[in-house]
Amino acid sequence: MSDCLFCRMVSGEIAPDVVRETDRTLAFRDVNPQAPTHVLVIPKEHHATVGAVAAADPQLAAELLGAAQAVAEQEGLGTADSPEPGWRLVTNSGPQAGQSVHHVHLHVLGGRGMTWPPG
Ligand code: DGP
Repeated sequence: MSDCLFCRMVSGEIAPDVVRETDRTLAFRDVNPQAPTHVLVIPKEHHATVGAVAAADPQLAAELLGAAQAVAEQEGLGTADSPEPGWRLVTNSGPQAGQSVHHVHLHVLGGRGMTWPPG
């Protein structure tokens, strides 16, 4: 989709600060970080929300989760077996959640203490 910001990153038209890439996923640093580590993980294929990608391509949804874990490990936030110091995974769907980019993205957040619920 030529009018989608994250599709333009996938195509190379816009160059994000990439931290990890696979055949079907891309992870890059958020332009407005909310924590010392704030990385967005996206599928290269356009899907609007996490529910949409899970319905259309469950394997890709699983790859997104695996990519998020790999980013967390790469950033020193914890392994699958030992999530220390720990990290948070967030995805926003729709207006009340504050989704501003309508290409599904997982926020990988870490590097500081976090309370729940977030503000
Ligand atoms: P959300 O509110 O869940 O839709 O999050 C969208 C995120 O995208 C937000 O944390 C800021 C980030 N973002 C918006 N524009 C850009 C950009 O041009 N580059 C990067 N790296 N991140 C962006």
